[in-house]
Amino acid sequence: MGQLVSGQWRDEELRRIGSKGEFIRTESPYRAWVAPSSREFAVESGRYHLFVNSGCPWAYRTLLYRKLKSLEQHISVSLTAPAAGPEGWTFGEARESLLHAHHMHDVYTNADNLFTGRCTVPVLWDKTQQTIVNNESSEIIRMLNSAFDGLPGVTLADYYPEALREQIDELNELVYRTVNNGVYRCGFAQSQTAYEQAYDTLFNTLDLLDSRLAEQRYLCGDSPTEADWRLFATLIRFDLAYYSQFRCNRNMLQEFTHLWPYTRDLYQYPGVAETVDFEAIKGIYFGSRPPRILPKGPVLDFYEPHHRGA
Ligand SMILES: N[C@@H](CCC(=O)N[C@@H](CS)C(=O)NCC(=O)O)C(=O)O
Repeated sequence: MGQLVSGQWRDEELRRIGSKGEFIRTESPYRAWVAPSSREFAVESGRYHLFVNSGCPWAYRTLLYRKLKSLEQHISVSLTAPAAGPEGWTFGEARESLLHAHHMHDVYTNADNLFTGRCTVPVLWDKTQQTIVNNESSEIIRMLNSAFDGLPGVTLADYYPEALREQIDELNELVYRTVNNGVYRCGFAQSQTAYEQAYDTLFNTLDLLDSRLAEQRYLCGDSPTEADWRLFATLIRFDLAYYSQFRCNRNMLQEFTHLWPYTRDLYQYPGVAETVDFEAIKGIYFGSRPPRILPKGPVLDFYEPHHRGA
């Protein structure tokens, strides 16, 4: 995908490959926080907006949290088309309704007309200051987890409880490196060695998590936490996309004894199924490049009983 250079779209791939052929992810540039104590980005209903592609696992995290926390009435959303075009993520000819943006790069130039860099989703947008607050999904979900809790109708569930933070941070580090980003390291590797290393570390972690989930319902005990939701965003895409498109094919998620019912358990958690758009998942991974043919299978039943507790 291309990028912006001094506010102009260039249809040239940015170099993201290391000397050993390994994929290197670019840092997100916008890192401010909405917080009750913030003067710059205060908590207000209707002030913030998300620009998201629901097929993307990173952007999906924010859609999932918006639902889990019942923030739909306070934070609005624009969805890009699942597949990228020659100018990156697009809202189509009809444009999205907040900024009348045609492409995601228009959102970035609305914030900074000389922006240089990748135009990634998700973006958390401030309607008051007409700028991007943050474009790093791990930070946006932390904000959604608690910053808006004082607004009416918000679900007060805490997916990053104080007592479990150390454990969650540790799991997040492992899961990000070897699973969330690990599937991309398999799919985007430019050498056999880099691919095989990514593949081995990915499946080593999945085996480890499978054993851990034999003992407990969720990664940190009896209730889902941020660590589970971040893992879920990758697992729900695994058999549909990563297994074939990214060559993560030692085995399918469906073949894991515990990870597969665990994924169904999370899918069946109140509200979650509504956030998963299987066509968008296929669209982003198979529709962005010619011949743009979406696979019909595999057939997966996420509603099959999981037998993992109430
Ligand atoms: N660190 C970012 C990564 C987001 C990301 O890579 N999003 C992809 C979509 S799955 C994207 O927009 N890619 C476009 C590009 O890299 O130019 C986050 O977690 O928010």
